[in-house]
Amino acid sequence: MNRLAARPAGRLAAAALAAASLLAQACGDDGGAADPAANNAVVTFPKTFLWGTSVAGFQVDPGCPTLPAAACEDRESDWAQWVTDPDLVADGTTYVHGDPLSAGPGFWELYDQDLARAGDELGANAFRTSLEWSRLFPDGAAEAATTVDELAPFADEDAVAHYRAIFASAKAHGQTLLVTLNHYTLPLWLHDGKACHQDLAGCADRGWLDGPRIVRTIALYAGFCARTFGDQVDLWATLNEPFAVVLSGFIVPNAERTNPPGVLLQIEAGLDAMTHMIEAHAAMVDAVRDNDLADADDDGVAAQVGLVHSMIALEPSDPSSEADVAAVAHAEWVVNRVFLEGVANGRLDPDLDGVLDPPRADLVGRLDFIGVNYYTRLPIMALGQPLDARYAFADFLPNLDGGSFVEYPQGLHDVVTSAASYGRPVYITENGRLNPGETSGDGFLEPHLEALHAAMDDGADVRGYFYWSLVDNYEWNHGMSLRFGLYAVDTATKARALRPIGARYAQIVRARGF
Ligand code: IFM
Repeated sequence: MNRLAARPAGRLAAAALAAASLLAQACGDDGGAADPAANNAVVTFPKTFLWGTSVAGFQVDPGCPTLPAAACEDRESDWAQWVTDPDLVADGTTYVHGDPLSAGPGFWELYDQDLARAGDELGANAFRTSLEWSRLFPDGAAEAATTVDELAPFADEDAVAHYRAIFASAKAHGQTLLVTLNHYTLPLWLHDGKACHQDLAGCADRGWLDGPRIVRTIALYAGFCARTFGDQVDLWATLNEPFAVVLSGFIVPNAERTNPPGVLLQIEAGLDAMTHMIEAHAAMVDAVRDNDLADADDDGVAAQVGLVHSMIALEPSDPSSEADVAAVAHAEWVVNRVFLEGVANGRLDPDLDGVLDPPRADLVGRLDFIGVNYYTRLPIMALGQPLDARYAFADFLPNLDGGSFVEYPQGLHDVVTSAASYGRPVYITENGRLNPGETSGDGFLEPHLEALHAAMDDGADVRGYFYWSLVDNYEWNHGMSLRFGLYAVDTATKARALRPIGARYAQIVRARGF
């Protein structure tokens, strides 16, 4: 081992010792009792419940301590361009922090240690991660393929082998996989976010705006992934938080979140993107069902395919304002429901007036579960008139004065109840605390899990909870300046340190309640 490699390893060993001591405090000398009754737990979850942690490829892969950047970082995505291009970093309307990708946690290299942390230290039995389309297919020549068979030779063999190793490690450390096929990032050959930021009408590679092109190519990519990793993965999510892509990409990019192309008030483009994402979801589900024929966990089901939706607890900015109260109903439709109507019931509301088109045969029946990401409540302000006269319900704005992460546990009950009304099983695919702190892990997990449990008592079929995130990760336009990890990451050495909230999560996971 070279000297550079030895330094992080030393820090890692020290961090492991610190983690062991925190875990010993959390779990007691026996390393953690698995029997809720023995722990006097009063809020308990089913034995089959998945207790997981969640990450996404773009956010955790880069930053390897010893691997060369070229082997570790994927530079071929629109997001890599968005956060590293000097013009975009300098452009005040992208709100890009400017951290280099090398500041990331380096999961691409450290995955086995991280998955040991998740499975063996925390006791998690599930892990959610994502595949990077641009890592598997960096070359735009892949677009010529018209079938999964034709696409396969274009795949990067090293990337395929590396993903298989990551998935095998998760399994070896006791974790079932839930894999997101598209967590925001698109290959540069399909989306030039810089050109589209500068000239949306004139850019050539328009990502979600090129409907037939992206629906066709993403379906083939999904089919390839299902065929290649289907013997390791049974739980698939097509897209992550599509509405965030629409809102922060085309309508209200802001300091809290931008997504490429980061253009303001392009509502028509945003709604086009939304329709194309619903079509893409359906085509991806078909492709996964056709190509994942291997039952990874011997439960008789080869593939379950869902969508991960960000849901927000909305409230009037001024509860005494009738206009704000009325605007919440519109916001509820636009932010939380309209996308689910598309993927769950195959019905679109292309002009955003609250009236759904009839179900489309090519969209219905393509949803096995709903993944809910929940973080915050959000005050809504009425505008008095639509932002664009053609779209009646676009007549509100979020009041972001309190930021995007206002903890509100009751909201988890409410959004889960809303998601469950679509008649599909629900997984909490993300829930977590911004900047969780190094001294106390109190006040977050128990109230959120209690609210989740209450939703289950009310009838919601909830199958699992994935904490966001396992380790601090590259938080999109914020780089490493916002932290979510159960484990803190030292950006220089890549050493991990268990946070108090991680120790508390381990205790709850091992007791299957509290
Ligand atoms: O980091 C993100 C994740 O990629 C999607 N859901 C919200 C998280 C926190 O902002």
